[in-house]
Amino acid sequence: MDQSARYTDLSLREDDLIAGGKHILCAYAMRPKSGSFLEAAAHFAAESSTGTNVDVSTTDDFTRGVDAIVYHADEATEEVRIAYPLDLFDRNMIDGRMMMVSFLTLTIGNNQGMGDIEYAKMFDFYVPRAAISLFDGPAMGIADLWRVLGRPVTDGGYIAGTIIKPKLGLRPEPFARAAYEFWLGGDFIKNDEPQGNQVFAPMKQTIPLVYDAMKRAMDDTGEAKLFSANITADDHAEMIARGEFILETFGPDADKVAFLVDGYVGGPGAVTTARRYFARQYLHFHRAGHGAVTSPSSKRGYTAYVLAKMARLQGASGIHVGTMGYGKMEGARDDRAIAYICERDQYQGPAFHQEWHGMRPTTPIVSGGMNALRLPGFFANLGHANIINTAGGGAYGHLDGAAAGGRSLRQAHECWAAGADPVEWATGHREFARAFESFPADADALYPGWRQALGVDR
Ligand code: RUB
Ligand code: MG
Repeated sequence: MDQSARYTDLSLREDDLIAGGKHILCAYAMRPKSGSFLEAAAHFAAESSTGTNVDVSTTDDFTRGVDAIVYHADEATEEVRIAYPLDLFDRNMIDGRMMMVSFLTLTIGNNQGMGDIEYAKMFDFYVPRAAISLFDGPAMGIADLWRVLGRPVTDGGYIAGTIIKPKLGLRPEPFARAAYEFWLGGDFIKNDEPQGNQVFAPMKQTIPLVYDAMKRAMDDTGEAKLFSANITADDHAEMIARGEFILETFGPDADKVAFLVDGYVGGPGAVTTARRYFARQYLHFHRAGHGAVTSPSSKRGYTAYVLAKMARLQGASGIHVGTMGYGKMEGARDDRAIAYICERDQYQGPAFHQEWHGMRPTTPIVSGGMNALRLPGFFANLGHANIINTAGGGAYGHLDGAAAGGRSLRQAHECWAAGADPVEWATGHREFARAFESFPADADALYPGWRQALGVDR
């Protein structure tokens, strides 16, 4: 059935929809399987809002007033833009706020499995001011971490971090030892995302040892240290039990604890549990699994840019933004946009200009195959270093151990900040220099001639 008369209106102007402030706008890359482009787009909008594949007798005039409307459809570029009236979206009973599950259910829900749609992938969305004020947004941010670290609360700079490696298989004592060693040279440690309460490393044994390691490292270095603890679980009650146990254990140093939530596999419910129940903790959104939908090779789902934008609305203090082609995970230089939409007050995305109206920023967390050698190029591409970077292999793979690995990361940042040539910088910075020998394949690729300059003949 052709529903384009009801669900499309190409005379609607985007500027007017934005000025009106009563719609969420979504942009998709879409291809129909059958039927005309406009017909398919109309069916897509119907299925994403008030309709189905046939007319139903229960529809009334009010219903038609909350239809999602296709206002832009360009078959040549496969682009469809849809305006969703705000009233379509479910609101909490408890406080009238908006919820991410409802946004997803409508805009990227049933429409992902429609028989007449070959594919549709959301690549941007626009949120009006009214909806910005109805999402939780972040309660804590990188400024809170800078404060704990004793740094300026604006432009407090690079936070050198790691991920405890190996990913799994460390018992409590070796785990805490690994943490202690890195903290001697760096600032921030996160659980790797599969680490939780395994039988060989129960949280009740591991967490007190990690706190003990943190205290010793703080005594030894005279610096504050940070730990991001994974509290992800299926059960809301389990997440709260983990969080409470961790906060109780860290006691007076609970301000040095972030909570890591695997926000793609755990979903918005898990993120919001942490955001609302532990509103005083930095909320670290890890996104394991996101590549299944966000990868450029996937024609469905949504992009990593959309994921990051959703994370800020949900209240993530920080989210992984990839490594922009400098690390081991999929990515490209212009993935900078993923960081910018999170951290800036306003940003022109691939389809929409978004104003955040004072919603707190979400820190870009840069992780996945990073090490000291890859950082100078990364910072140059991003244009700043106000990020958290976690380098697992890049710290624990350093030939002189994790403390040296941590120092090598800090030295890499200093090298970029000084505008220095990395190979020259290495001649005066031992841990950075040893990163060249630790990661020789990277060194060869990034800095040909380094062996001669550093007197390394292996
Ligand atoms: C990286 C790691 C992370 C990645 C995931 O380990 O464990 O889970 O950050 O990727 P290593 P992304 O530093 O040893 O490579 O951050 O892109 O979501
Ligand atoms: Mg990991």
